[in-house]
Amino acid sequence: MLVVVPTEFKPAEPNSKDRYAIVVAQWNQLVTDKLLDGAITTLLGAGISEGLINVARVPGSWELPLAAQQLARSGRYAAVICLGVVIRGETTHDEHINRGVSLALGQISLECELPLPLGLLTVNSLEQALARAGGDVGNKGSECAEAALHMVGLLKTMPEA
Ligand code: RBF
Repeated sequence: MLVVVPTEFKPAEPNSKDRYAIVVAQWNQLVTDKLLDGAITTLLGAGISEGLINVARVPGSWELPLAAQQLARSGRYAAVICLGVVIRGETTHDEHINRGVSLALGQISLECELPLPLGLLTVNSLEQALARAGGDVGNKGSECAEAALHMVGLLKTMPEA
């Protein structure tokens, strides 16, 4: 049994005035639309009003970081949720896109001190992607929105630099 109870930072409740941005890739739109739907539904369910959610569509996942960076730097958003689906093909393009995009988004998140939940599905098939976009394996867009809400609330309760 613990003798000393440590202080735990508990995420603050979502502030209904915070704005959220979602950047979504149009490649594999059949799937990314479902991720987008999951993310929006979760934000609305947490009390974030429609007018405070902005969506930017980019051509493919490779374009996610640039759009996310501009939105993050604007200072208008509590979090920028990034959604894309990269399906493995016959070449190694998927590895380049996945690595480049995930590293860049991580960098932007730290530089801008903003949560940028990574909703990049890196899958072997359309079937695997659909399973993660409202199918058997949940909806990763919705999970990203939950991560955004959690991190925004948590950062508010922790000391700043
Ligand atoms: N974008 C995606 O979001 N998902 C993909 O699976 C995907 N596959 C691509 C495969 C190849 C060979 C190329 C050249 C691009 C692919 N893209 C994909 C598009 C990429 O993210 C970007 O939009 C384009 O390369 C234009 O910069």
